[in-house]
This record gives sequence, C-alpha cells and structure tokens, in this order.
Amino acid sequence: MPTLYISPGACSLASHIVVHELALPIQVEQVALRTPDSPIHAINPLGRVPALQLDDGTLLTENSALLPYLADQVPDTPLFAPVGSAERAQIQGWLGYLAAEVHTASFRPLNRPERYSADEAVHPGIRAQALQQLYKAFEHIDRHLQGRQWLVGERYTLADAYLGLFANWLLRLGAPFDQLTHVARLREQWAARPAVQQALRTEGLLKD
Ligand SMILES: N[C@@H](CCC(=O)N[C@@H](CS)C(=O)NCC(=O)O)C(=O)O
Repeated sequence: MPTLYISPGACSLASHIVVHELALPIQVEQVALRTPDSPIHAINPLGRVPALQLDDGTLLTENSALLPYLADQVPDTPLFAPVGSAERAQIQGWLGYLAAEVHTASFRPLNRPERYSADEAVHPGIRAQALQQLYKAFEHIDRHLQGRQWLVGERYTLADAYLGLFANWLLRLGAPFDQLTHVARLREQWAARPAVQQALRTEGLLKD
C-alpha cells in the first residue's frame, strides 16, 4: 500500500485530509522533522513532508503535485475538475499561490528566519517583514472570498483543503489576521468537515 509521510500540524495536513475525503487506500505515517535521525531523510532527500511513496518505490513530493495526484485517483471527484477545464486551472492556480506566496514567501521567513540570515540580530526584522507579506497574501484571498463560500466553483475543492490549513495556522497569530472575516468563515467550514476532523484527530490536534 502507498505510504503518505506527514508530521503533526505541518503542511502535509492538506494531503492527509484529501486521503480521508476520498477514502484512499493509503497508509499514513507520522515522522519527526528537523532531526537528523528522522526516517524522512531516507525517504525524501529534502527531509520534508508531505511525501508519498508508491508501491513501486516512486516518490512524489510537493503539495501542489500531490493534491492533484490524490484527487485524480477518483475520477470525477468534485474536489477537482476535468482535464482541460478552466476550473481545473483555477484550482491549480490557488494551489500555486498558496504554496508560493503564502507558505514559502511568507510563513517560511516568519517561522524560520535562520534560513534567511545567520545573524540573529536581524531575525526580528525578517519576521516583521514576513508578517506584512503574509497579511497582504491573505488580504487578497479574503477579498476573493467576499460573496463566495469557497475559492472556486461554489464547492469545496483541493484549493480549500489546502487554504484551510494555512487559515488554521493564522489562529495563533491573532490581530490583525482576525479581521479577515471571510478567511475565518472558510476555516470554520473547513474545520467542520468530517475528513478534516479525522485527519486532525489522527495527528493529535483534535481531542474528543
Ligand atoms: N513546497 C513544499 C514544502 C514542504 C515543507 O516545507 N514542509 C515542511 C513542513 S510544513 C517540512 O517538512 N519542513 C522540514 C524541513 O524543511 O526540514 C510543499 O508544499 O510540499
């Protein structure tokens, strides 16, 4: 059976959720991150999650590739859209935006300023700039969600599964992110989904 490597609360939550949304026959294995002895280093040379190892040993990484791959295991799932459709490109557009603008350009310097400078004295400045960047990235999403329930096509898609996890990370930041009411509403709808709750429970992030 294929194995999806995840770490509790990490960005691998999006792929983990989709495994539950689609009831895919995939085993989920939790690994530690940023420790040299973690088994993830033998799986993914970057030492990162999510990573999906197929039965023949093929390794798939990157949420922006994994989420479409998982959805494609169930043809016609409403989580994605037909090949060649504008909706499919819109969903992929949001996956790219979330991976690049929200995760890599904003959350990473906020959480890991040491990757941008070895000089600890400048870390508060890196974090402050990253917070501004993050706010701008989410303002764009909040505006897009005005008058819409979900990001694309009036139904929950891969893009919302991925956005929900980043919106969840915002909870610990408080103001001014709490002003983004449309993002907050989407996060609540996301958190109410049984597949999201199942994934959160497995990762030890939701108690009964
Ligand atoms: N662009 C990758 C980012 C993956 C990533 O940065 N994962 C983090 C967890 S959120 C990780 O494994 N970090 C461990 C490390 O970088 O050492 C994706 O979207 O899949």
